[in-house]
Amino acid sequence: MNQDMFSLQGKVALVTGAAYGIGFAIAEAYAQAGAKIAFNCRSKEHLDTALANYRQKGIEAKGYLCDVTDEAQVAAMVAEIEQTLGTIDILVNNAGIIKRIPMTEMSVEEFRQVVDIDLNAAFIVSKAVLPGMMEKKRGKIINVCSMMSELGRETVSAYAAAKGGLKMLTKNIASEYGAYNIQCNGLGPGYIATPQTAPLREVQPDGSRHPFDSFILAKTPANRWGTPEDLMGPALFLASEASDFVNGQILYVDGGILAYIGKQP
Ligand code: NAP
Ligand code: GCO
Repeated sequence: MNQDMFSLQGKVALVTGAAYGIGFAIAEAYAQAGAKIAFNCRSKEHLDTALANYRQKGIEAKGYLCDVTDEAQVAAMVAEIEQTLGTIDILVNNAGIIKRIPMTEMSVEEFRQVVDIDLNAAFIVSKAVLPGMMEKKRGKIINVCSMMSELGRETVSAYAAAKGGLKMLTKNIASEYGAYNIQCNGLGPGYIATPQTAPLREVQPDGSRHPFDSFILAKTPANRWGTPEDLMGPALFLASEASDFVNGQILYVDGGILAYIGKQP
């Protein structure tokens, strides 16, 4: 067995939306394994804070202001990364948003915005980095899916549609480009404590847990929310040689939610 199969030494990784949250933890894991890190976000404030936070961890990340839904911005970012760091070996399509609105009250524009960022952008960024991977005959694309790639719930119609589509885009990239020694897999986090889920964990005025918080604890065998750090090992596995024969799979990191009927109230 190759002892260095989890090493990313000499690799270039682009993690989209990695200013904080899950993306930041994935980028940190990759840097610890030896990769050179590039990331992007839309907000200058988030970018500057993130660069300082990476530096505090000894990571000299390259940060870009780039909206992943904008093909021209993505093309310029990828070209700049390839000129300064080299061909992108690892792409994590992590950038994403959610809008929690009952479907009958959601506007078409709101639905389209979620699908644009959570699904269409993965197509845009993957299309931009695939040529370099094809030339090198090697590459890793990891799409950050969700419980909502498998399950629905009230108010998240756009998000579930996008994440379900992202699961199938993952399988299709795996099918179409596997012959180039490119592996495309999904990472399916469960319920993770990040700014995205903060509204679901807000302490109630009477000091009690948010009802959804209690619901998730009852649905999770581990009886806890996940943390971005819980994703570091699985994300490293999918980015490393250790997963060279894993292709088109969704690796769920959910504490067992998908396997469990839930604790009796
Ligand atoms: P988050 O804390 O809200 O962070 C989202 C990141 O994406 C931010 O850096 C944000 O920065 C960036 N972003 C959003 N839209 C963008 C765009 N159009 N272009 C470029 N960057 C953009 O989210 P998270 O909880 O870390 O989630 C990260 C990914 O994991 C998402 O795809 C999410 O759907 C997925 N996920 C999350 C959970 C969970 O429980 N937290 C579970 C399963 C899957 P700017 O706002 O500055 O652009
Ligand atoms: C929600 C949550 C979920 C998580 C995640 C679960 O409102 O249900 O935001 O969608 O973000 O995607 O895996």
